[in-house]
Order: sequence, then C-alpha cells, then structure tokens
Amino acid sequence: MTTEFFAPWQLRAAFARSLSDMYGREVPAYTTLLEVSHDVNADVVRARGADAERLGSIDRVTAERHGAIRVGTPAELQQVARIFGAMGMHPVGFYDLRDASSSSVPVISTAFRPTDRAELARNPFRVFTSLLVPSDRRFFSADLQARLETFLTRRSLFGPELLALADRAEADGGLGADDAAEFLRLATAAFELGREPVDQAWYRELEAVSAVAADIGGVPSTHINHLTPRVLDIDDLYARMEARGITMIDAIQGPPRWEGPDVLLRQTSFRALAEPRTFRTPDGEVVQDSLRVRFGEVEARGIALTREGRARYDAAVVEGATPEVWRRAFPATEAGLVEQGLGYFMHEVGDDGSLTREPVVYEDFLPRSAAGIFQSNLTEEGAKDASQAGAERDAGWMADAVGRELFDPFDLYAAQVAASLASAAQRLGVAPETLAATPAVPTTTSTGADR
Ligand code: OOG
Ligand code: NI
Repeated sequence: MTTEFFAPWQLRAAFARSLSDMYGREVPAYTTLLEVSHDVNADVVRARGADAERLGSIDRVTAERHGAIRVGTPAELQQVARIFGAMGMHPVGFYDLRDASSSSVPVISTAFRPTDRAELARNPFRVFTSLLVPSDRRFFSADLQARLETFLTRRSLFGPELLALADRAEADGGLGADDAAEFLRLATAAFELGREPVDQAWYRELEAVSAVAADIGGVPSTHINHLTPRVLDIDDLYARMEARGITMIDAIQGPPRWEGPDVLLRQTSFRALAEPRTFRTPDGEVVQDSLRVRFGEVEARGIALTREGRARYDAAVVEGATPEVWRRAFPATEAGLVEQGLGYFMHEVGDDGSLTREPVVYEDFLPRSAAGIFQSNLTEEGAKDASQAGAERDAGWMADAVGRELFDPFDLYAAQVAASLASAAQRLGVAPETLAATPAVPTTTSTGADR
C-alpha cells in the first residue's frame, strides 16, 4: 500500500500543471504561447548559458505560471484564500486598479503566492486575484449595487467538498494521494469556463458599466481569466507570436528593453478571443453567442526593487518607458543597483570566502501594467462617473476582507536579504553591518569598486 503524501508545494506544482492542461484545452492559442515561450527560453539558454539562469533556474522558469481570477465578495475571497492556503500560497500586496485605469475597472486586487525563498524555488505559482467593489458609486448606482450583491451572495463558486479538503490540507500540511487527486480535480474544475446559460439582460446591463463587472458578477461561476508563462526574452517572443499570425496588444507593459539590468516585470498579451457561450434571452430562449473575456499573457521577470528603486520606477514610467528615460533613472549595472540601494540582492559566501551578491527576482505585480493589461483587452470602455467619490479601500481593508495576514512585498524581500546578510556574516565571522557596506563582487558584472 502506498502512503504517499503531498506537501503544499507538491499540490501547488500539480495544480499549476493541471490548470495549464485545462486552459490549453479551453484556449488553444495558449498552447501556441507555451510553444513559443519554450522555443525562446531554449534559445536564450543556448546563447547566454548560466547567465540566463541568474533570475531562476530554467526548471523553475519553465514551470512558472501566474493565473488571474476575479471574484465578487469578501466571502468568495476568503474561500479562495483557503484553497490557495492549502497550496502554501498567501495573500501578498494590495493593488487598486480603479484609479490605475482610464476605462472602467472596478476592482482591487492581491496576489496569492509562496512567500518563502525555498518554496518559491520549488514552484513559484501565483494567482493575481481581483475583488469587485460594488459599493463604488463611480461605477454602480445604489440600485445596481443591491441587485449585484444579491446575485453574488446567492451563488456558490466552490463546493463544500473542495473547501473541506483545502482546510484539511492546510491543517495537516498536505494530503494523502487519494485526497490530493480529488482536491486537484475539484480545484481545477472550479476554474473552468461555466457552461450554464448566461442571463443575457443581466450580463449586458453590467457590461454597459464595466466588462470586468459583467465577467465577475454577470455569471454564476468563476473561471481562470489567463495563465501566464514566463519568458527570458519577451521582445523576441512578441515578434515570434506576431509572425505566427497572433495579434498582440500594442505594447509591452513595464520597463523598456535596454542594455542595463532588467527590473520588476515586463508583460504583454494577445487579445481576448471570442469564445462560444450560451445565453438565456429575456423571453427565455437559449441562444448561442460569444464573449471575449479570456486572453493570453506572457511575462519576463527582473530584479526586485527596494522602495527607493520602486519610487524611481514609478517616476520613470510617468515620464515614458523609453531607453533614454531609463538611462537617466537607473544605473547600467547590477553593482550600481546595489550601491544606490535600489535593488534587492542576496549575500552569498563562496567556498573561497569571497562575498557575492545574487539578485532577488521580482515575485509580484505592477498596478499600472495590470491596468494596461485589463484595459487593452476590454472591448467596451464601460462607464465611470468621475464626479462621484470612490469607496475607500487599502491594504488594511483587503486584509480584513481576505481574513488573513496580508503580506507586504517589500517586507518579504527585505527579510530575505537581511537573513542572507546575517548568515553570510556568521560564516565570515564578522558583524553584519560591516558586510552591508562592503562592495561585493556580483558574478557577472563589475563593481564600481571605489564607492
Ligand atoms: C488581471 C490583470 C492583471 C497582471 O499580470 O498584471 C494581471 C485580470 O485580468 O484579471 O494579471
Ligand atoms: Ni496577468
């Protein structure tokens, strides 16, 4: 008899694979995206060797995905948190997309992901999770809010069996083989595209306000909105997708391509495809139509920036994400990022006692890019009444809504770096403060040694 036990990270890795298989069946263009991503990554590894794996091993990068889901109420968000909690994924960060977007995107978001460095290395699967804000008067009247909330509280996205397995996995630190298989089956099914007919009048009424609101509150189930692979050269990927006849959105979101270190996140996507859906008309007739909601996104990840680095990034993006702006805003080497305190680097001691610094990969998202991705995939602008006051939302509100600790991404990176500094100092038998000030030798770039 086998007593195989699946730890949270194994559930997470298996879930990412299972979701990827399901999404590939539902959205064939996603499979093309995976093929092209694979080709690009293989070429980069061939051309750049070990340097290509500086921000994660090729095994990690090949398996790496982020998903996006959208839910309607704090109660639904809490259930999502239980399911991801079973897989060792915790809510990190707060994103307000209502203001980051000129079109109508009435959501706030967080991302569920592993927080521990070893867990991230095993499988970094993360899910960008958005929550509708029906009380925001810029989008919804009191009447529409009331009807929306009634609709949302009546539906059930996740069955009791799935939630019970999730709770058990979280309490016991994993699941036995049979339970794990059942958990994965139910969790994957919960994010499939619904087949039940959509109430046409209700969907269209919400869509007139916001296509995102209709996608969330216009249907009785939820679904994975996109699943994003990671590539090592996103410019090359963009060109290859276009060459295959797949129309991409106009731009790559985030930093420009330039000769200096890659920071944070660069993303692009192909446009949402029309997918067949059945609708129930006001006369009760069931008709075939289509909806464009799901798209294919791809991303390249760079070095995590400190709060100071992030402030520079935000200012540079406002100026325009061009190589010229970047050359003024950011140093051209990793050593420069270290010296100016702009990026996070782990301190590592080599066998010969030399100190090196390894960049920390950015594990989170960017509100402006997220808004750009949402926006470029909306067919209708929707309606936003800017004269109304918006509902106040912040990280504290999100923590209460999710009912769990909401981690601050900067704190997580800083803690990792501090831990690496402490252990490097211990190995070298010196005080940590002395190391923080010592210019180290990153493995692939030269230091500006005299600072
Ligand atoms: C989420 C859009 C944001 C990202 O990668 O920034 C996002 C959504 O469309 O639900 O996924
Ligand atoms: Ni995304």
